[in-house]
Amino acid sequence: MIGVFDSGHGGLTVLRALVAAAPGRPFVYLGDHAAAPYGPRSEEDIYRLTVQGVERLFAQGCGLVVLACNTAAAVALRRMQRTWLPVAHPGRNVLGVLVPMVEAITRVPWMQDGPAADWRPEPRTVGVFATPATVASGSFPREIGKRAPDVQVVQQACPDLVPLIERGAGDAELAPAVRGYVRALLAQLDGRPLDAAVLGCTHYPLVAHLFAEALPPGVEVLCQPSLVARSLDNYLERHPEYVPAAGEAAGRLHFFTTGAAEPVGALAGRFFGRPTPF
Ligand code: DGN
Repeated sequence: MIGVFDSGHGGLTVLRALVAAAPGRPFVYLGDHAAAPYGPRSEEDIYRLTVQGVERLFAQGCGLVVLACNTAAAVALRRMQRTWLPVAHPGRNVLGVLVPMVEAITRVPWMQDGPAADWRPEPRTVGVFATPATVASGSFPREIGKRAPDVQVVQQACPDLVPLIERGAGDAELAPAVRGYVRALLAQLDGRPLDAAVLGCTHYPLVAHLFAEALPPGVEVLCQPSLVARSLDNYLERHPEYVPAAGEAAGRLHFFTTGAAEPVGALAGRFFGRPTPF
């Protein structure tokens, strides 16, 4: 089985795309709703909680876990891969959601449709919208800079968006907040055009249309769920040892939360696209 971990509901937007891309693949989802949101927490706290969550998924029999939370991935993933995994769980692995975004920005072949001649050129200037903890970690500029040093990255923390989305706020309430953030980011650019907007929080796919409306025409809006699905497929091709065995309850999805099942389940359907039993 493949584990999917998030601080709360956001990772369900990613799981939804993973299931759509490979309907027969078994997944276990764990949301740390009791400790959510991670966005305003300290680095040490986020690291400790993420390790705890991944431990639980490994204990359920997952050999591979996707951190479907930018905050957890940005703050904890590299440290886990360097210091904790090789010692505590050699032979298992944890992937994040930032690298798939970098793969999309750098136009790797498995992120593209159609012939190479039709691929969009690599963006020159990218705006990253994310939680305060993700922005403070500097992980997006760092990861993009490693593979695409010429791409200019500007970041905008959006502290209000996760609570607004979770409150179930509709477009009428969300649109001014989204527009305000987008304008603030554009203002930092002193008139230079933004080529792409990275939605660097797994909650934001629910408001991707508002970002698209608020941005000037032609700006590419990069949303993680489908990118993570493509990147995972590519990873599994290169690492068949993590492909779930045929006998492993094909198509089965399990949902767990560290919080109270009833309220979590009630909100989960908005993120997963259909009723979700926690
Ligand atoms: N969905 C989480 C992310 O991608 O960063 C943010 C939710 C939160 O814990 N604030």
